[in-house]
Amino acid sequence: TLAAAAILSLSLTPHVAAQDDPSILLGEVGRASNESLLWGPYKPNLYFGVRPKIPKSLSAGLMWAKVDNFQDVQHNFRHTCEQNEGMAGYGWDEYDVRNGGQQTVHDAGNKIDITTSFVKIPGGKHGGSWGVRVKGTPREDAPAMLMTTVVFYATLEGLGSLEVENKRDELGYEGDVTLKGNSAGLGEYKLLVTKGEGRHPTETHDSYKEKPLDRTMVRSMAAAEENLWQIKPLFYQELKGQIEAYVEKYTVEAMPPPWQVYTLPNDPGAGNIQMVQKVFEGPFEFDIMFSSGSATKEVTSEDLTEGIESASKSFVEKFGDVFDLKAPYNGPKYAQFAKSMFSNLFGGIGYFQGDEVVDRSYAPEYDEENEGFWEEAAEARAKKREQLEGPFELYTSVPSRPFFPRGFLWDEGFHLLPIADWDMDIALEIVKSWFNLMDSDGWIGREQILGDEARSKVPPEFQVQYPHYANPPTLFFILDAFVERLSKPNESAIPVEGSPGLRQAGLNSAHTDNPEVANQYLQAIYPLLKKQYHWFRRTQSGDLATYDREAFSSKEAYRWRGRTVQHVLTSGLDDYPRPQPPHPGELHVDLISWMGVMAKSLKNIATYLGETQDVAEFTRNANGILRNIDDLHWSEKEKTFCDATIDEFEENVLVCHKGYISIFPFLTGLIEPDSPRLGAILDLIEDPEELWTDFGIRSLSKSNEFYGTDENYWRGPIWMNMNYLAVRELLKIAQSSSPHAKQAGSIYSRLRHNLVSNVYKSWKETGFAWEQYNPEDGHGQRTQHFTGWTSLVVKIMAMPELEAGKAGGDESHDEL
Ligand code: 6A9
Repeated sequence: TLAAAAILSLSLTPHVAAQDDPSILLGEVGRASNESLLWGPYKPNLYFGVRPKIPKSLSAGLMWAKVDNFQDVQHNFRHTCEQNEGMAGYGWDEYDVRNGGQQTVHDAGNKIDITTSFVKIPGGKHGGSWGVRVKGTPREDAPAMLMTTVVFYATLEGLGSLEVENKRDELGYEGDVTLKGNSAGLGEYKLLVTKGEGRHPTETHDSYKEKPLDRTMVRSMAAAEENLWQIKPLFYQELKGQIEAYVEKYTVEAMPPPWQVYTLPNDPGAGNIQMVQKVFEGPFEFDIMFSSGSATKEVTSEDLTEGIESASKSFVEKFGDVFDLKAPYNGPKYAQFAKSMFSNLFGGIGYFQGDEVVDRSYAPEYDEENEGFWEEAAEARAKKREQLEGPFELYTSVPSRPFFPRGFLWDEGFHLLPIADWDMDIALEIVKSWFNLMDSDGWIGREQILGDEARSKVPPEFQVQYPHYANPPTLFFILDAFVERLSKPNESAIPVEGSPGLRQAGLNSAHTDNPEVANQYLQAIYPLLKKQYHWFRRTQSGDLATYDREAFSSKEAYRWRGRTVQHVLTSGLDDYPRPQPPHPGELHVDLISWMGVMAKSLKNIATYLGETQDVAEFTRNANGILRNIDDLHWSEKEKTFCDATIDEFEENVLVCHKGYISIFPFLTGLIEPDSPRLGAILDLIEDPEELWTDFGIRSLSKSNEFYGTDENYWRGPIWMNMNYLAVRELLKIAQSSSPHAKQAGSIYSRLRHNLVSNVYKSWKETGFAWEQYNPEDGHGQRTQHFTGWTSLVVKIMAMPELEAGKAGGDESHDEL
């Protein structure tokens, strides 16, 4: 148990990158008008990390560990969210991006629950001030003498200063510690770290004379800007130096206790890193307050207390208004679950900036014109002609804080559905941020891995983005919801008492309540939407040459580029079975459906904006798509929609794999209530030998030959995003005069119930939301803490209960 041995094996190599330092001007205009969004826990990759939506600026975060022995520290120093750290759940119990909220990290490994209550305090000209109360509560199984060290740090990128205001004291600070500085976009500021409450380890060793642990230690450092995000290795590096000194000075027997060894001595000064370290025995609490110099007064702990209370009060009230949970989910049993699911989605919003890796070679192989194209394309990719582009910035939520802490295009449209219900302005801000990433051709990269910190979570072979790869255009969902809200303005004005001084909470939104603001937004984004649509039409078009052209009045036909034998990652349904072998004459039924979604949305937006010529164009295209979904993709034999391809006799054939893809036109809202296809689709959904399970609709039919095979990612498991679309469509049909209304209603009620009760059960048991759910027993699987589209369960809970549900509902998972 030598401290030195423990420490030497810590990872010490900061990952250094070749990143130049150009200044970023993107989005300056929008930035100024969005004061209450400037600050936030916008580093969702960290258990707690705050930064403003400014490219190079101040950041702050927390690290902690149990320090009652030498070994545990290596694995238990918490900073970035990780899977398999033995967490018994963590995340935001309540959170509103405008005001703040509360997060609890149930750190079973360190035997402590850490609560971070973060609130924004408006005032001044620089996005206001904020505070966070950090509270540690030993868990039930904690030893009586639980020793915890907590490090709060602040780092500064770009121009400005950051220093310790307190007069230097060799031994550390008995009271509060204040950091002060200034930076572009923030002006002057102060960061106060209070002494707080809690016991400290008592003196048991000589070394306490040089470093009494009842003080707060400040360590100031300077590091290269590109390494600032690697605060943990930098901290370890400092520790290592100290340990070597201890090892030289003391024998093994006389070594100071671990809580002493793992505390850095006080060494305050200027620097672009300030670490503030405390050691507690048992429970503790302290505050960190950021005060903008432009505000009339500095934030105090009393302000923080008040802010925490009022943020909680307004969250609870607003939650009730926005997500009016319907029976049987309107009781207290589900309230905490629903709030946590939504808050984790909302609290997962981050601000990312940096360069990204793109292959802009436009190699001819990427046109995929020949048979065997996937092999040629693989060879072209292997030539590694990628380069760094940017820097770019992106304001977005993330699918999963530990595993996928970055933006994913098609995930984001789903994430924004509940967010748009809560705060349309934020949803539109995020949509705008994504469209700002579009290149001059109309392409938006599928996965946004901006900067070294984001890249550190992705193996190199997955980092490259290709400008001929698409991903479903789900952001159109939000524009659709927006334009629909604009057509019913009265329903959106619910005034809610909120935190004083902040923009009124509730469903009010600058964009939906003010036609001028709405118009401005739509006028600005409309050309970008059209450009993206035309990019899809140009680059993802299908080849109808071998089809009997006479039969098709429309040329609407599409094919995802970038497929391999086993994967169509661009479709989002990675390993779902597709025609084999791949063929340049293939046509994909999910892609033509997405094109239908875009054409319909654009038609609605163009109508709102009075762009009559465009309305005609989009109407024509949308109609052509609807016709060809039927003409090119419906199998009379299989009674389902199918991909199409060219077989070895050069004949057109349909390739049918029943599952999400085969009902895609339905899921995307393109099947009308009176469609002759509807009966077969509903029968397929409802059949337990095909798609139906007690936990939701499975991705691939149980009777399919590929069900549950190989990677088994989208070959059976239940995904919430697709299930949400199904529930939404079923309700639409149930409430229509469709001849299938009754059947749809019955399926709707049972599916709604199965989904909610299963995700709830799994959350109760594990403390987490999951990426997907097992179709055999419903358990949550793959990525843990997948708080992205799984959060759609909240919207499902707020959907109406239909009468039929009572009769058909299975109450069996409801026992917990
Ligand atoms: C691989 C490994 C730490 C896969 O939720 C994001 C996406 C979805 O858009 C997609 O539909 N997920 C789904 O099929 C996760 C994709 C992760 C790719 C990154 C790198 C990371 O190792």
